Amino acid sequence: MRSARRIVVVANRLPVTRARGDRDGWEVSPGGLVTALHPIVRAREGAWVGWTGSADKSVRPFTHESISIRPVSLTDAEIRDYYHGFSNRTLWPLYHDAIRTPEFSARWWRCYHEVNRRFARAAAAAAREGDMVWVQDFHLQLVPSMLREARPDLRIGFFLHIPFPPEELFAWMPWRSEILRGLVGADVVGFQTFSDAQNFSRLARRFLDLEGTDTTLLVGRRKVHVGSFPISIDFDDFDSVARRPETTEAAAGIRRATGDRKLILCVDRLDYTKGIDLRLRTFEHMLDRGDVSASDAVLVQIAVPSRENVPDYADQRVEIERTVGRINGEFSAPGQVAVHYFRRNLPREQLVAYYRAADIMMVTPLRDGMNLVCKEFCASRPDGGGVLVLSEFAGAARQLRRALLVNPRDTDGTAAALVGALRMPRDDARQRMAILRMMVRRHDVHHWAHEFLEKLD
Ligand code: ADQ
Repeated sequence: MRSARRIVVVANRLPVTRARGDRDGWEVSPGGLVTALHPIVRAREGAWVGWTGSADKSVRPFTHESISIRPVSLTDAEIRDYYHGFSNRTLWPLYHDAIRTPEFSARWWRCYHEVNRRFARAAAAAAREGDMVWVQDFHLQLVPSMLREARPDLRIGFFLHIPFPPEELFAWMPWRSEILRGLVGADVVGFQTFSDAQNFSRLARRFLDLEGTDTTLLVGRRKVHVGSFPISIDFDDFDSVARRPETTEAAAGIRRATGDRKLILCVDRLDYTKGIDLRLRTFEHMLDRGDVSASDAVLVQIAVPSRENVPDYADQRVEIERTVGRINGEFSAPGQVAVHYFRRNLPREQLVAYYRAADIMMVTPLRDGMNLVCKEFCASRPDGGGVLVLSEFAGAARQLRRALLVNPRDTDGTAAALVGALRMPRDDARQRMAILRMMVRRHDVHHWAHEFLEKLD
């Protein structure tokens, strides 16, 4: 990067959480975004504006590992309306192909607006003259314009981690122009894929009457750059954990414990966009038809609990658990359970051991901005083994062309791909994995942050 402007990150959540067992201590939270941005913000002694994750109002600004931490507080009503309401029940389903019906509530919208205003004020207070401010994700789409109004001296970037919907869906939004106007307040508006970026530019031109192209919009005399910046993972980190002897041993332990059968692995946040229930039903169909049997294959589903107070998530969980029960009731044999289901968060070392142990990784979301699990899997296979079956509807499918790409709603097609993966000759599988790993290594999360910030600078 040419200059070393100071960076202020504005995100729904802070990069630190309360350290366990220590009321006054804070520790860096796990997760991709924090891993990517924390070192950059720290190196430039920047700031991070975000919510603490609770309704506790007593948290004052503090410095943690050279980063100025600027907490934004939310009341219980705001957590309900801005976060669980507008963010998770309006924007999330609408931006994911309306897989569940989005709910439009004027009260939630007013609250979203107010909370965005509070984040913008906190960002304006945290930024010094000429800083770069990088606003993250769908929770804060109004912040770029609000911040520009207060601080025209700043360079403002925005990155959306989830898909940006096409016109037919986005047009449902009663406050569509307000949201677009919020976003074009940024100098750079970044998306996961080119088609997300294209959807956005077209909508901004249509509903805001702007001039421009797919990659540049003119807002008065100001140019807004619109582009795709596919997010990624810390490749070296996963690769090195995967190479540890303890990991290899743990992976062998997992294989023994699952009966040395072909291991099909699935790892997701428990979210209806991830296609978990449909994937289980595809496996059930395969067992039923005799494509596979529990004596030679096992499916391991690891799902981390998520947004449990949103009704659609609770329903999804019930549906998944019912399906797992039905499959096991029908197809398991003593010592040969057909589906192992773990609803929990695993420490990263254990997750990597599962990635190492798998013969096949199935990542089949119905819609996903990028999907990091498939990239983590590739990075965790320094042995060159493993086959990736990946949904066409994950942003990652645009990059990981050597995976077996499937349409998860096409049961027969997905089943055929899975059979193909189970029978794939070793050399073919290794060749594919080598290319996938090269792709993820070259385009890691540091590359992502660097590309975006260079554009913004
Ligand atoms: P998410 O929807 O959360 O992210 P994803 O990209 O798959 O989806 O990331 C999930 C993360 O959770 C991965 O890092 C994975 O390792 C971890 N995880 C999942 N299950 C786990 C478990 N049981 N135990 C421990 N860890 C687990 C949103 C968008 C994505 C986009 C990212 C980043 O929806 O499309 O890729 O942001 O921009």
